[in-house]
Amino acid sequence: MADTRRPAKSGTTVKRKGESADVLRGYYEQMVLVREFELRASEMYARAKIGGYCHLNLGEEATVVGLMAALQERDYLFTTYRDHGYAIIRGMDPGAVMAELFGKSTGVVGGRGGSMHMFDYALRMMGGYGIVGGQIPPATGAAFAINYRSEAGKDAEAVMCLLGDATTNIGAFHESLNLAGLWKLPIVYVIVNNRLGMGTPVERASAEPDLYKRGCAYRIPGVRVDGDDPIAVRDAALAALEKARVERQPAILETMSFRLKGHSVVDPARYRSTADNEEAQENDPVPAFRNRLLNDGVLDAAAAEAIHDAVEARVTAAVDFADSSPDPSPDDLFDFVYATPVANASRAYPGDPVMATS
Ligand SMILES: Cc1ncc(C[n+]2csc(CCOP(=O)(O)OP(=O)(O)O)c2C)c(N)n1
Ligand SMILES: [Mg+2]
Repeated sequence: MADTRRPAKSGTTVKRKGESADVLRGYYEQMVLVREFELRASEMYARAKIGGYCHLNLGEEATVVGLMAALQERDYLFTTYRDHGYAIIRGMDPGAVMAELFGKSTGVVGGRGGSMHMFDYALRMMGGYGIVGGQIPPATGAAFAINYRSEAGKDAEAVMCLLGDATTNIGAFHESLNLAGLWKLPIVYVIVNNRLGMGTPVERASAEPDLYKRGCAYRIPGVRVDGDDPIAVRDAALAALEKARVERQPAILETMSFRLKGHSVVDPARYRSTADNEEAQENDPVPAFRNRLLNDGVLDAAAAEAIHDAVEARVTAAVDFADSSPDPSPDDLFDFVYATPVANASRAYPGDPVMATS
């Protein structure tokens, strides 16, 4: 029988030995930051400040925060196009991420990438990939490079590669897992299971809907964890990363969460039933974690409100920064496109304003 449902919920309390109240409040603040940033991004898209594709992490906040808490600075992160939250919690300035969404020159990649291509090598945030599964081969290659250059051990580097549930059906996933299993690469493939690939439920797309089992052909073990619980996600990711570093054992980690809105900001998700939407809202990880902290006395209502207000001010500052930043110059249009510098074309096609530099 397919065990396609979520793992047991984590209960109403977070209290456990050794868990610091400051750390827990910090996780909550990060979750609120992702939530507020994404809501504002959606609003800015509706106001035509943002163009192109725009996929949000709404419903995925606990997964984002738990995964980023487990990742060390020395590790490499490869993500999908649903990357804003990961970029910010990995350490990118929210203003520079918002400016990237706005296509401004102050964006993390100078406004060249937009929503799907957040990248910062200094943070070992290796992108932001728009092609489904496009991140999996280069992430596997990065793990091969680590294996090739350095010894295994507790302080070794590792790779975390995120992918969506539907992406487990693309060829690159299987080709990459085969090599990772064969060559014992230090990589954790995190399947962020939001139960939908665009409008298609996992059960209608995958012959094995228990996605954590999909590495078995390559002897890659998998675990499934409640993606609405940042601590459960963090602990599962820590365990998988440790094995990757020390034993060069690749792993699958499947995080179960709900996509709270459409596939992208322009998708009204009319294919979802009322019951499905209600179930998603009932499992919203942000209020759930807040309530657990309130129950435990780690947070009180005033502190929760103060966190919310401070985050909102930060996001407003990010929007103001993006809005007041300059557009990129057409003179630099070809920078980074070719291996050798190429000046912008001196000739314009008739009526082409971008190419007309003189
Ligand atoms: C190779 C390729 N095929 C199709 C698409 C269009 N596409 C974008 S996202 C997506 C669904 C992916 O779903 P999933 O892996 O579950 O990730 P999620 O969007 O739910 O995070 C598809 C088919 C694409 N970008 N690239
Ligand atoms: Mg999905």
